[in-house]
Amino acid sequence: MSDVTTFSATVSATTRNGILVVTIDNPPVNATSADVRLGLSRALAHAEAEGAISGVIINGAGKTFIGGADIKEFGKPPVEPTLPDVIERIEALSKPVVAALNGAALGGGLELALACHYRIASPTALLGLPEVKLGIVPGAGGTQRLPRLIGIPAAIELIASGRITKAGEALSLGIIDEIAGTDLIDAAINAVQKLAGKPFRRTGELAIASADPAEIDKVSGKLLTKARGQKAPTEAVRLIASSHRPLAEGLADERATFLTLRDSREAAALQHVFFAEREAPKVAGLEGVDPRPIDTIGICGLGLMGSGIAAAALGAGYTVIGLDQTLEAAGKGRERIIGLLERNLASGRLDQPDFDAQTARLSVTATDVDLTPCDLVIEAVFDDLDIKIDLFRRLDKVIRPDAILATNTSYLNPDEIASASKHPERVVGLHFFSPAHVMRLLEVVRCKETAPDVLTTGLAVAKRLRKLPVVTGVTEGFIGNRIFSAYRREAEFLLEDGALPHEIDAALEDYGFPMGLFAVYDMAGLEIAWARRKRQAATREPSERYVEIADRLCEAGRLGQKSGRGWYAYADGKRTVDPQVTAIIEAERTKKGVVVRSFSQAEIQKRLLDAMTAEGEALLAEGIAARASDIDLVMINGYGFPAHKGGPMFAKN
Ligand code: T1G
Repeated sequence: MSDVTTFSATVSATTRNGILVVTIDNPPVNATSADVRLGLSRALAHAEAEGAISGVIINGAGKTFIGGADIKEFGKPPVEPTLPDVIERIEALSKPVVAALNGAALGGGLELALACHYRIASPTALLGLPEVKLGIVPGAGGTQRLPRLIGIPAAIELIASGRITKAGEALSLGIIDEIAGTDLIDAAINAVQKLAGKPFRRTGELAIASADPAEIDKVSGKLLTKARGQKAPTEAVRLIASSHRPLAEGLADERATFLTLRDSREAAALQHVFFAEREAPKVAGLEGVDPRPIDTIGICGLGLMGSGIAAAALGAGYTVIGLDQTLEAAGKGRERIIGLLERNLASGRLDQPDFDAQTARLSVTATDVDLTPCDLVIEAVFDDLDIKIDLFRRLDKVIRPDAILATNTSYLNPDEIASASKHPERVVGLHFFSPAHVMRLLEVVRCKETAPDVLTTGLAVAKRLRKLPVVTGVTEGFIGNRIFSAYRREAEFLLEDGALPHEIDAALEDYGFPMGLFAVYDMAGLEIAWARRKRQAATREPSERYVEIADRLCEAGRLGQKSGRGWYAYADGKRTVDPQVTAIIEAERTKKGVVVRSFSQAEIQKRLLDAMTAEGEALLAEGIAARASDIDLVMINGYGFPAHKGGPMFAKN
């Protein structure tokens, strides 16, 4: 066994066939922190000086090649050598350097690989320059070297979207040169041996293929529209589109742009979200509480929500038993679920063998006792308390005592539903957002009696479903809908005070929401909120301000887009301002004797943001939400709050 040379605490190497095999071991993701950069620098100097060394291989320990620059070092004074220094030394080395991508090569990790003279990846490697998702641009050559390998349009698409690509696509694009068929390091050794002693390609020296400006505009136009005013994607496009400049000039512009953006509010917001997502599943006091093993999931109610949950569960490898009221309804549910899987197949997200395996793991029934094998049963039946209580009573009779019951209720009290079970400690809320097979957010509701390992099981299932779990306590609407109700109420106050629906929607879109509140309201339909308001009317606090405009619209049959009219008119499906709505609003103002005034977009944004954060503070004070950043995640992932603003609680600071 060849001896190991240690270059730093996180970088060591062995020598095989005269080749220096350098391994970065910096858990958890081999980020290029200062010690990694120092170790790599020393390893390169050693390889250059040592005559017996014919070439270098760089790879990562564990499942990640390099997960990027160390985000935790941002904002700290730079420590030499910087990542661009190390990357420059790699590219300039007189001996071949091969990147052996054993796993995710992201951000600075891919930038380092791009400066190597050959890139070979394991079939499961992931590659990407996701910096724009952190509010920055690649800062170590990505915008200059990637277009030299794959052309300007493809580089713009990858970098301005920040998407992650797989080894297969990376090979066809030209990002990597080979996918290892057998042992990655053996293949990398072969690659070095083929390059040693011969001239080899330095990415930085490659000419840029000329690109049709129309194609550049087409690729960047779509991405920049989606970016909704974020700076990083725009700057990334500018840097890539001008990468035909001499390399040194482009690198200098890129680095200066990166440093400016790194200290921006937008970057702070997106980095806040990055770390918030990793903090959310951690629940104080539950460290070391193991989740129960879950393999078979029962889903009661195979309508829109239930079938979405079933598709997500099948995609995560679970066996699914669907239950509905009749065999006919169960059959229809099965068709709905298969239809969702077929969409994944058609889009290429799923290949045929996986599609077959997933459908083979699905069964449906109208008989409760068929749920007996389930480790977890999720109810997604009509949001009516009596129906849910009756179902939980029935399920109690057929599932094992250690099986978990989950309710998907949006507005009912899960404690009341849990009380229907003889074992309320096994009940947890799993509040999915529609469409359940698409939306990442999952509110995990900690009921009064929920056992600790039932809660950790809910979090583990959420992770396996590739959802973003946020733990919430029991309150009407949990975190998201309670804040949504608060700022919808404030928006209706604004209507009564003088603003119009389209002005409020424009202010929200200007702030970065993909769609305004009233447009969303029309899409979802007004009747559910109307029914809830009528239920609450008898107990409403008379002194509490109540705006009746939405009631007037519903009474006039204006129930939203589906009914052709709501807050807007939808003649031939196009949303337009409707003078009838303005007249209804003006009549309500007159009835209330309101002194009408106009509102600027900034005033509208402030009033709505203040309403969100006031409700967020209340949720924290009541212990419903564990942290302000959890509230930010819910509003970003469930209600369209722009991530580059960090969420309402972050934006307020
Ligand atoms: N820096 C510091 N910490 C990081 C990190 C990073 N780049 N990436 C992850 N972590 C932490 C994370 O906070 C968590 O910490 C733990 O590692 C596990 O993360 C110059 C400047 C690599 C695909 O944007 O996408 O390079 O909670 O739960 O699911 O141009 O982490 O355990 O305390 O996500 O296995 C660009 C970010 C950086 C990729 C692994 N790179 N990371 O996923 O683990 S900027 C990225 C990821 C840059 C250059 C610029 C994922 C992963 P804790 P995890 P995972």
